[in-house]
Parts: sequence; C-alpha cells; structure tokens
Amino acid sequence: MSAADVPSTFGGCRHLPEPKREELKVHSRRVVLASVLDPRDRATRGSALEEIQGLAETAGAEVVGRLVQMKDKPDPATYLGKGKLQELKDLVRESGADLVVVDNHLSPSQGKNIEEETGTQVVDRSEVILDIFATHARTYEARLQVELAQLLYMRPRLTRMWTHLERIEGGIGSGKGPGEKQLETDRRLVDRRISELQRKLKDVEERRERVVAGRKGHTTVSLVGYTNAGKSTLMRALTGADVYVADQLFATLDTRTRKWAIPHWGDVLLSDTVGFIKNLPHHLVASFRSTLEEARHADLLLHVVDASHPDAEQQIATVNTVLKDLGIDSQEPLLVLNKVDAVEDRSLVDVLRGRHPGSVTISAAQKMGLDRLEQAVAERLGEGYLQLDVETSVGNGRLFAYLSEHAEVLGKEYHDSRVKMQCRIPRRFAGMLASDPETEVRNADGSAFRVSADDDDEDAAPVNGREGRSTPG
Ligand SMILES: Nc1nc2c(ncn2[C@@H]2O[C@H](COP(=O)(O)OP(=O)(O)OP(=O)(O)O)[C@@H](O)[C@H]2O)c(=O)[nH]1
Ligand SMILES: [Mg+2]
Repeated sequence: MSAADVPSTFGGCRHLPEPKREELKVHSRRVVLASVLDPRDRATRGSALEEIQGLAETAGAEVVGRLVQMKDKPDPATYLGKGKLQELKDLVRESGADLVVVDNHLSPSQGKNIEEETGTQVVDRSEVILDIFATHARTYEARLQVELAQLLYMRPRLTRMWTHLERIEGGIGSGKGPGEKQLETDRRLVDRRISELQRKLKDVEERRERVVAGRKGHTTVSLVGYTNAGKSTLMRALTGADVYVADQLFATLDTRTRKWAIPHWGDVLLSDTVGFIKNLPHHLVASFRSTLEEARHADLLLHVVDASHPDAEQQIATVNTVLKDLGIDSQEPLLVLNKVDAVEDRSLVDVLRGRHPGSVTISAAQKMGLDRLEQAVAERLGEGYLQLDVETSVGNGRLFAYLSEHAEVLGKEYHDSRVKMQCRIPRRFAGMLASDPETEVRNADGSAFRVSADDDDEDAAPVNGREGRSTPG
C-alpha cells in the first residue's frame, strides 16, 4: 500500500468533511512500536516499550514489531535518526505493519516526515490514549470530554494536512490557494465545535459542582492513582459497588460515588476516578477537569499504587505530578500499596513502605488488609475533627440546627432542661460552638474547650445567628 492510499493523520489527508474524529486509528491495526530512549534513563530500559504496548493493545492493535533507539534527544525533524528511520522502514515492510506507533509526543512535522519516509501512517502516544478514551467513554459527559480533547489535539495539525495541496495547486502570488481556503474553513468548523463542546461541558461542570456542594455535610474520600493500579477493584471491595474492573488501561473514565461504611467512624462517600499515566496529554487532563472535581473537594485522597509493578516508584511520582498540575495537592494523600499478593519478592514491598512511611499495604482483589486501611482512613479523617461534649438548654433550636448541619451527634443525655451531647465535628466548625452564650463546650477528656486559630472558620455561620448567614432553626 502506498502512502497515498492510507488515510493519514499527519500528512496527506484530502478530506475533512466533519471536524469530528470519530473513527478509531489504532483498532485492528498491525503496528510497529518505536521509541527514542535517553541512555541515562536506565530504570525504564528493560521495560521501555511495555506501557505503550499495553496502550496499543488496549486500543485494539496487534503489535508486530518493536524498535528502540538510544539517543539523548529525539531528532527535531524526523524523531528517529537517519539510520534508524531506514531500519523502521524495513521493519514495517517485513512485518506487514500498517501503522507506526511512537511512544512520545510528535510534532506535526515529525509525524509527517516519518510517514513520508516509511510510507505508513503514524500516530503518537497521545492519539493512542485518545482512541482508548473514545472507546471507553460511556456517559454524555465523558463523550464530550473526549471529543474536545480530540479536537484540541487535531487543531494544530490541520495546517500540515493542507500544505502539500498548497504546493501542488497554490498559484504564485495569486491570493489564497485552495489548500489555504480549505484550511480556513476547517479551522472555523473546528473552532465552532470546540466552543460548543466547551459550553456544554460548562453546563455539566456547573451541575457537578452543585452535586459536590450538596455533599458538604458528608465526609468524602476519592481514589486516585495510575491507570490499572486497582482503584475500581478497591471501590468494589470496600463498597460492593458494581463498578467495571478490567486488566486494561483507562477502564474507568467516569466518576462513580458510593457509600462506604467505615467501622468506628461511620459512613463516608467514596469516589472512583479516571486513572493517570505518564506523558498524559495536557489538554486531555484539562478536558477531564469536571470528572476530577470530586477529587478536588475530597476530605481525603487514597492514592492507589500497583506495588507489583516494576515502575511503581515512577508511577507514584507521575501521579503526584499530575495532582499538582491539577491543583489537587493541598493535602498529602494516603498511599495504598495494592496487589501485594502479586509481589514475589516481599523485600520490594518493604522498600516501598520504607520510602513512604504511613502507607498501607493491601490486596484489593483478595480483600486483604482492608481492615488496616479502614483504620488508617479513620485516623486520617479524625485529624480534621474534634470530639467534644456540648451541653445546652433543650430549647436551643439554633444550636441543634447547627449541629445537625455540621456535626455528628454520637450520644445524648437529658438532665431536666439541659441536654448533654457527645459530638464529632470538623475543627473548622468547632470554634462557633464556643461563641454561643447558652452552650458549654468541653473536650472529650472533660477539660475546657478553647478555640485555636485552626478551629475557626470564617465561612461558618455563628450559632447565635446574630450576624452573617444564619443557621435555620
Ligand atoms: N493480583 C492482583 N490483581 C489486582 C488487584 N487489584 C486489582 N487487580 C487487577 O488489576 C487490574 C486493574 O484493576 P482495576 O480495578 O480495573 O484498575 P483501575 O485502577 O480501576 O484501572 P483504570 O480504571 O483503568 O484506571 C484488573 O485486572 C484487576 O483484577 C490485587 O490486589 N491483586
Ligand atoms: Mg478503574
């Protein structure tokens, strides 16, 4: 097959009737994987192509060849060096491949140059991920997010699609050639669709923000982590939720939330989220902002790690970087070392635990260590709470309303016209209790409760309702 017969991504695409990228690029293709690896990056040398192979196979491809070049930096024009490019061309021919998958981000011109050299269509890592996302998107929201990410990826590549036409048909100094006109039309179409998608997503986001805000009175915990770490398996083990589990990358794209009853603590809402991966296209992360809204507002993040993976440490670092990029790094997540059943050499787990003090080891699949996890979660959640004895008159409706909104009442005793309650309350809401003249507040050990700077929240309504937003009651 010649290059001209192949519907190209980077090079000779003639038609772009719809600014949508609906067709899958990688599915049922025979692919050769190619990667440029920095020789200093010894850690990943052995497993260099494993992740991209997993991605390509999840996207439905058959891998028929692999090629790695050790080089400080990819070639700016052709990605691979000259000799390797020739090798790639031979490999493509010998293996009967019809697609080259490059394990990096390619500039539009790099992609086009490899296509011209090898006579085969080329896609990069981002496009494989986009393909998987497109296949796994189930909800309206996920579909909007994926289409937006696809168009944002495609837009800068439109230019290249038309330059060759320009060369063939564009007149010298005679205004705009057909390629350029077509390009303008396509860009306008793409831009219009991008705005439309952004508008629709904004609506979805606002709806989600309302849902998240509605959970204000509940404690929320979110599962985050590298893709395939076992987040959904853990969600299932803890809540019995019927979430999708698969040995696939990006099995989960939508956030699911379920009730999780933690012994000696109570109910919390647990959310499963989209997994992360290294070199995740930035616009893709941005498109999934609303899905990650739950994680942003969570009281606690559980960072799930596949402890049996040889690159576990690097995956932990990647997840931390993505969380930081998304601005979800105000709290230290609780590290959950999962799949310990699959680790043959236990000393590897000990190394991970040593490097990450406070982490918990579990096997979500075999439901091992879940009680320890629950205990650790209760402890971490408890850090943000105070246990207090609150005594007031039985007619203090405003106080009861305040407690029912912000606290959990663990016990109650009546003495004539007084009532004494044991409460668990987030620190930030505790300060306001002490401001109510009818109420006496003590710590659980009986000592007098004093307000510290941490225990005060400017947003919290005063219990006596004399100023600011008043509590109902
Ligand atoms: N051996 C072992 N396998 C596990 C364990 N937990 C999960 N798995 C397997 O790991 C694979 C991925 O599990 P998922 O729960 O889908 O992973 P995820 O983190 O939700 O993945 P994405 O949604 O793709 O980001 C599945 O094949 C699970 O059966 C475990 O504790 N031990
Ligand atoms: Mg999942």
